[in-house]
Amino acid sequence: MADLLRLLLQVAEKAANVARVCRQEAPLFQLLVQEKTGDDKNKKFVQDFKTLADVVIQEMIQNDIGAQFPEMVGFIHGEESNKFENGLGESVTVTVCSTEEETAALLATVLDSNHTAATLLARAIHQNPATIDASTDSLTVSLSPSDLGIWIDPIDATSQYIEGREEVLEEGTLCPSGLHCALVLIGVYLRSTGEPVMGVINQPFNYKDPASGGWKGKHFWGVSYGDVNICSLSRPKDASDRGQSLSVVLSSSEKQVVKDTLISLCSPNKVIYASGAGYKILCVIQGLADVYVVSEGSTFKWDSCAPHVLLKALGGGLVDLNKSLQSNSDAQDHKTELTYHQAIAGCKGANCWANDGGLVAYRDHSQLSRIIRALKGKL
Ligand code: 2IP
Ligand code: CA
Ligand code: CA
Repeated sequence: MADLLRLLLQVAEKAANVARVCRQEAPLFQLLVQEKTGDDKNKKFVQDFKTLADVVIQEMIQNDIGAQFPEMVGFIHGEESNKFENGLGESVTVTVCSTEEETAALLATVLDSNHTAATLLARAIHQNPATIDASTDSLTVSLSPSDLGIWIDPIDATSQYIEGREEVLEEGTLCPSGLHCALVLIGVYLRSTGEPVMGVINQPFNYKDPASGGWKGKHFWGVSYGDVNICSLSRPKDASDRGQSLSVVLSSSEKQVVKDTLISLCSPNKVIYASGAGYKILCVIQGLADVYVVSEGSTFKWDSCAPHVLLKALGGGLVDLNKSLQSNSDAQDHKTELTYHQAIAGCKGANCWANDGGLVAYRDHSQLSRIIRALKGKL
């Protein structure tokens, strides 16, 4: 398992590099931010490029994991499909080739023969970042790669990534929107039970170096299986220990009844709105909020799998909101924790993998119970 964790940290860092390159290299950045206007209206490739960054990153991650762990091929899933139609109506399957030149040639077909952009992107894909030292060598967990599946969200909070607002993060405060909300998420689950067991989160835009103007990232990881519970962050102090009331983070598009209920439970200044499903769970992991509530099926397995593991490792978790509201027991049983191996019957495409009952991410069981009690009968 130490091998797999090291690889995931490495490939998430490579993904973060690709995400940064797309914003830092002018020919790629222009594609990312350019809007369709006038004569460009018929050319879809500008719009395509926004998705291309996600598709390329996911392919690269799948490729690298499959190369080192062939037993996992077929069980490495993600948000994106690699079938792509460019502005000329041609259908292209985006794959990472064995050489940089071949990858560049393939990408050029998607990018309407923009060779400069294709070359820059291919270079980032084929460049290996320095190994990330996570002191993982002593990690012994009795799991084999053939027991495991993977969920990838190559870029979570794409809208924030494309908008690209640069915020200066203050230690210990939740910053609701901006580039720092964009995350690379790689989660590992058990094929047999769907239990999430290993998670890597990379925040490509954590800190902007004033000297070079370049962005630096930050990574977080966790392993939680059996008796092993390890997280790269230590458990933050709970609000009650700090003498503070419960704080909640929500999507600004959350239902009004949920907003109102939680405002009356926590007080208005303790209900904060932020972008990115992954970022909001990361806020709970870091102790910047105590819980994150979603009342609808607007998040997916690839959004929650990786950060779920870090919460579990810290003694918390991530439950299905509807199931928790229906459950009669106040003591949280494990039946309400989200699992990652089963598609929703009768759904199509991405909808099969929605967290359709909504969710609550928490560090502390008693805080989860307070939230569930408050929302009972309201939804
Ligand atoms: C999105 C993204 C959005 C989130 C939505 C996710 O993933 O994280 O920010 O909505 O639930 O599915 P909100 O910010 O309102 O919580 P992606 O960016 O990968 O599509
Ligand atoms: Ca997402
Ligand atoms: Ca995404």
